[in-house]
Amino acid sequence: MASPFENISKLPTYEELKEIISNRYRKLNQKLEISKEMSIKAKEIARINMVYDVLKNYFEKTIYTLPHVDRLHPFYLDLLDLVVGVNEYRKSIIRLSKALRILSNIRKECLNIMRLAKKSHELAEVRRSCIGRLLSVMKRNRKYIDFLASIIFKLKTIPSIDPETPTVIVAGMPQVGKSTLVKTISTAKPKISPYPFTTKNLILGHIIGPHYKFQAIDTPGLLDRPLSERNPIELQAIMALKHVKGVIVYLFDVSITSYYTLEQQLHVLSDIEKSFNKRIIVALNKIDAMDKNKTDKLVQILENKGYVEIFRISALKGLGIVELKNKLIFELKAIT
Ligand SMILES: Nc1nc2c(ncn2[C@@H]2O[C@H](COP(=O)(O)OP(=O)(O)OP(=O)(O)O)[C@@H](O)[C@H]2O)c(=O)[nH]1
Ligand SMILES: [Mg+2]
Repeated sequence: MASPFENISKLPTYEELKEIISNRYRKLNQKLEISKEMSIKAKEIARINMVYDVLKNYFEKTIYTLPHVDRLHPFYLDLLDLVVGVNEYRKSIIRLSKALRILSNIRKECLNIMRLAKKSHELAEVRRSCIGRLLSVMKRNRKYIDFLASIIFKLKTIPSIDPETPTVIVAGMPQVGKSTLVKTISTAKPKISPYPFTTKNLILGHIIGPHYKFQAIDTPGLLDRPLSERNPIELQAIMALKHVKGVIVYLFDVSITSYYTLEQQLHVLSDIEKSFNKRIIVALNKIDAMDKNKTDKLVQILENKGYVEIFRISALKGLGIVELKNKLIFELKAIT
């Protein structure tokens, strides 16, 4: 499934809209000046319609392509709120819909008045005042237009995760091998996209079998540090993952060169256990360069914590991946 924001339409800013209208007005005038068949009245109507159509088309496309807040999945609602603020988003769309109705009424009214006008200076006067009224609706809504124009790019970068497809969420401290694991267990080439409030990219892969289709994502800069060190915005970005159906794989780096100590890695695991109501599967990565003492000690601690099945893998060399993947498929099938 694509992100609900993937196909949203671009809206120009207030200043850009003004520019678009004035350019089109100039071009239209050039055409009308040489046109012999059209009456003066028809030409004035064409001018009003041009301004109306530009605004109507942009406003309509925006209103119809931006997803309705009530229809968003909680995962995307959380991200929307984080990235742009739900209230401002909702309010701006409502304002634009109202503006659209007002524009349509003004146009209708103007065309009626136009019908009664006869002399060319009367026709020009009606056109001037009508276009003035249309433009002033746009001006009154400047704040909302500019807000929506500014968020569209941000919304388009929200990653496409289907929160209802069972997902393997790979967690672990920086450099433990999360991205490598996602690539290893994914079928097709994974998709890389930014995730709000992290500097790193999120890797989304698929695990596709004869009768199932699952997702695998890593959690760049999200589930890799103690949650107590997070600011509220980061926390909200992390907690949005709660709404994604699935299991968590917590990766340990047990290599001799690991950046983080066992204690640090265990601390983050405890945080995740407390904050997520999801099944956690632990895997010890980089066994191709394993520190045996460290590994034995960790296995002991994890067993004491109640983890009966502990996977030993090398995401890089492909060791133990089949066993881990089978376990994941088993668990994900259970939640479909
Ligand atoms: N020896 C060894 N190296 C590995 C293994 N898995 C990953 N690496 C290496 O560890 C480094 C980090 O791997 P990544 O997959 O980028 O780790 P990450 O957890 O996604 O890192 P961040 O995105 O920075 O949090 C890379 O140089 C990998 O090649 C493994 O099984 N064995
Ligand atoms: Mg990574």
